[in-house]
Amino acid sequence: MTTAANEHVPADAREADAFPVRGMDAVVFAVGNAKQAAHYYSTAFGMRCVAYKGPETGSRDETAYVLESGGARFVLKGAVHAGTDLGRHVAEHGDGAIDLAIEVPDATAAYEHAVAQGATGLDKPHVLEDEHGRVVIAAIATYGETRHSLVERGDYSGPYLPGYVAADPIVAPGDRRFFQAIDHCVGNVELGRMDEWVGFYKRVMGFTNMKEFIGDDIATEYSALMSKVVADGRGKVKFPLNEPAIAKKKSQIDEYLEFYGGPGMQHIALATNDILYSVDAMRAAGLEFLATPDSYYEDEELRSRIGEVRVPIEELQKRGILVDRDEDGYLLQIFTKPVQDRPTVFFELIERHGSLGFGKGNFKALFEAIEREQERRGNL
Ligand code: TYF
Ligand code: FE
Repeated sequence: MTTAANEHVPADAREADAFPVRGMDAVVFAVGNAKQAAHYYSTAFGMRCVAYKGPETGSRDETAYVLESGGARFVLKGAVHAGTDLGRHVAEHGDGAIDLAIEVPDATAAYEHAVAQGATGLDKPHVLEDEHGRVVIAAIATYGETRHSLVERGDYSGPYLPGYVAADPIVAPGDRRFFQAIDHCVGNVELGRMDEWVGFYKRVMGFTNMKEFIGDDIATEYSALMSKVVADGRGKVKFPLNEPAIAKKKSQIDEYLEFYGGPGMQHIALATNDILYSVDAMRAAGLEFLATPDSYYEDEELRSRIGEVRVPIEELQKRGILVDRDEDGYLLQIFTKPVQDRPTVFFELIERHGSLGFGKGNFKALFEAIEREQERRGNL
């Protein structure tokens, strides 16, 4: 377990944790049309299709496209015929994440620890095998209908998992990635249940609270949500958790819960080392980002708070990129509008320079921007 005492132990020694994790394995989405979604993530997110399964490969019920960008992997699943649980999920929730899969060194030990700590087991550890080797996989339930698959890859060398075949890129790959990795995945849970889920990740996975949070003081003033962040001991997997707050305005979290039909994954932050390039490339491909008013950049308080950053503020302003600084460094971030018909899942781009935070100093400007969109949708 990651305890206070553990903070004095070198990171490598923490493999002795009860629930060691290697990092995010994949985010798996259930979508209405995986073939078209794979095209969208290839063009608008610059991702590369590397694997596939479908009726041609023996998967009679669903197709799945595996896309990668650096260390980030998305799996897009669609139903091939009526009457599947995948199809029901899409009908109920719209496109959304069904699995935040975590790579672990030992899936059996992880599963057994999780279940002993009260997690709901969804799939007992089982072996998947093909000519590329062997993977052990298990799954536990988290908020809503979301799961965490626990994936033990060992030295498996296939393009994704047994059952998948290597696939060609859908569009000619560009010469530069738009992003390199998954930074964090955020969950929205029901009113009053955030602390339960924080407790779940602490108990079941040995995660600890990161210092950044949105408490009820900030919530009632302008955010209409409360938020806490849990992470594994090495900060490879970071899961902020939001719940709605009763505030002056209808919470963006309530809007999500209403349209998603319950708790679920709200946003994925994608780590980039050149956010100007990422935003330009994604915007050129048709992605829509939240606007930031000029007043944000003209604020003297902001300019003195953030100090020197890698790029001129004017370049950030042109694109609506937000900036925040804390004692460890600074970060640049920007948020997309929702990426499907429902006002549910969206993405964040984040470029970190030392800061381990989530943009606390931007919460006011960000939540005002989200509320402007909520208002345009008639949901405020
Ligand atoms: O992940 C975070 O905490 C930041 C800020 O509904 C944030 O990206 C928090 C809640 C939210 C949208 C963004
Ligand atoms: Fe975020």
